[in-house]
Amino acid sequence: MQKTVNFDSNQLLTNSYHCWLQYKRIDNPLTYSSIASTISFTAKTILIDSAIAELKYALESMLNIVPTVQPYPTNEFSIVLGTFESVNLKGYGISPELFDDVNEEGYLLKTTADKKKVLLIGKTDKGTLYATFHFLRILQREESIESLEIVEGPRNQLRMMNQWDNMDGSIERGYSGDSIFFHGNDFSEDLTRVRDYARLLSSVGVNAISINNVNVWDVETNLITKAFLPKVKKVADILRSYAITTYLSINYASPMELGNLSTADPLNEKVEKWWAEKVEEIYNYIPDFGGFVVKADSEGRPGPFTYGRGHVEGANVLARALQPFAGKVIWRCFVYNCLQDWRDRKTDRARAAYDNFKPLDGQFLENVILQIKNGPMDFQVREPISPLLGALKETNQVLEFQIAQEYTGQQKDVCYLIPQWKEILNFDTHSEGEGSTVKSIVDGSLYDNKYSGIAAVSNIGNDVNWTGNTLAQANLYGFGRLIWNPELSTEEITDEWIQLTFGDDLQVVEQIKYILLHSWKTYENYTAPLGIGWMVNPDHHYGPNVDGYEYSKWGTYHFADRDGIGVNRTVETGTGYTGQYFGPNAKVYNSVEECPDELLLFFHHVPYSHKLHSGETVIQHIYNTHFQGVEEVGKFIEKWNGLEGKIESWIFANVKERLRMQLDNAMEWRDRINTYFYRKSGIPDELGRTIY
Ligand code: GCV
Repeated sequence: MQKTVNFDSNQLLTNSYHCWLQYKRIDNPLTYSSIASTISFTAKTILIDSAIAELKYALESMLNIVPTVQPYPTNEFSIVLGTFESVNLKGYGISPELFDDVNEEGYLLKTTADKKKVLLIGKTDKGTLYATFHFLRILQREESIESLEIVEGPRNQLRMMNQWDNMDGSIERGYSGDSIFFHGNDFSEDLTRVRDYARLLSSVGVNAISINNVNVWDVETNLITKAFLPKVKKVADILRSYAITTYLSINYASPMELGNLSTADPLNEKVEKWWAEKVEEIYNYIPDFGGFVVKADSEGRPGPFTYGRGHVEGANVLARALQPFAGKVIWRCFVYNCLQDWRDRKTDRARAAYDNFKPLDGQFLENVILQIKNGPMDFQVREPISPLLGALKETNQVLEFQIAQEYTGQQKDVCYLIPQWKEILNFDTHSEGEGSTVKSIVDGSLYDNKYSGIAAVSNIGNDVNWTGNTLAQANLYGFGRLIWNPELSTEEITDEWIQLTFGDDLQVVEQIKYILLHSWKTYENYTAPLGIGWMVNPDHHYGPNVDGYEYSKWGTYHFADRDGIGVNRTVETGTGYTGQYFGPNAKVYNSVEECPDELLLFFHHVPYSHKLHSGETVIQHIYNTHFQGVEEVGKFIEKWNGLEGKIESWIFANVKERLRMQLDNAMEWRDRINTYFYRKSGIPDELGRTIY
């Protein structure tokens, strides 16, 4: 088991606690020192207070300057913080129209003509805070501030973090220590880390968070009672000061468990009344409470099915209760039969989200948002895009990613997920013809949804560096930056993160970039091949176990026998899943000739001798990629070791140790997979390498 680093004893040993907000001393502080000598503000709000505090702290740390803070801009040099309403735009020669295309979270970051001021003007104070973090990125990367004129706003409306934290302090699928929110079936007494987490999230634009696990157990059911609401309020107050709205995951059976009702039937009047009163009580504590995240009728959690009702009735009763307060119901679509009979070849878990929710399109109330995992299965290293994305045309929806690396190396192995997420966001669903990309669906523009956005399962815990492997911080940073602006390239995001975290030494930047940019493919190479997924140890999901989920009730199979491998999901002879996609995608996936190599075994059962587009046979591809994956990890180790002395020693040792574990894991995968398929198929490796 990985040893958890204790925060208290190690915080002084490493900068990795501060992630990308280290505010390292910069080489040429003089370039910025006049402007940074004064901070003036034209409006005073909680968010602007946070922005000022961040600026002061950062300027002192980067420039060794303690700026004067004053409530009005003078003619002198200064950084001016304000809002569209409060800044004298005309006085600075700024056309108000510049703000036309950004929403309330957008901003203008501008150097004045006389070069004496940098203006950080938010459309509202949320924008001012985001502009401040943007400005600090510019300073930390030592870019010119001579003639800034940047107008920006987030492309996605809801940018949300889902904590899977339990109140006993454990985190479901957590790989970096315990919860920063909870401890011993209560809230943590010291909420310093919650504030620092809020700063990290806000600095990359995250604006909402659900603080407890979607699996809501006994103690957590009580989060919406007076036993805990005062403490939820305390946390919400902290998060609010960084423009982050608090949500809670709820137990669908709450009316019975908390209200002593005999049912939680959503159409029962008493249940309706109970939820209405409960919601009112919550808003008495937290007037801007976001709403509920709900995992219902999924993996054994209660839901409306027990009462013969469906998702629409189930979600709408909550929506009616939340509606007077502008609260939202985020209803997860991760609903499938986890008690399937493995002998039944027709039931296909991949079909489940679409089969459950597509028929309900248009029936949810306006404040219900469906949350859809990026793939039809469960955050595998490679799966196709969920066909539900594009199929729902009259329903608010958010996409769900998993930053926590449940199936991608659990923050021992490095697996940088930005390239995967970019591929998903750029995927063309063809739901309205060519150009119906996932990003245009989840940003609400394609179907003109009232609410939309992207959520992700968080990867942080109370390890000193938050994420176990320090390189996993890049996934948290990248998630925020990418969903703020899905047009940012992977390279841009990666450069930013590396420079903010490690500085701009060319060798450091290049080597770390190499590791990050190759890591997803490498992880895919040494684990489950060609889109098949799931060859992991059941339950904890780390390490290889080819038949771990074969012949099981969870419904995820590879069907490997002596002749071939893969799941036939075609319309004609398989489960029919390919038919859930739109025109060109349905055709390509349904055709064994056209299906892209990387997903071939997700959609088709083929002989080991089947030739891929790459020219390799399936079996040779399996051997080659598994040998290659291990070699790549070897290269990562070389590259990392080359940075010794250039990286803070704690971080150097942390990543070095993780890479060692990754190499062990990769070798285990290589040998198990190659041996399994060699023994099944009897086909030797063309290159005669060692297979056991
Ligand atoms: C929170 C997968 C994970 C579960 C998780 C579930 C979900 O099945 O293994 O730990 O539960 O997804 O997303 O609800």
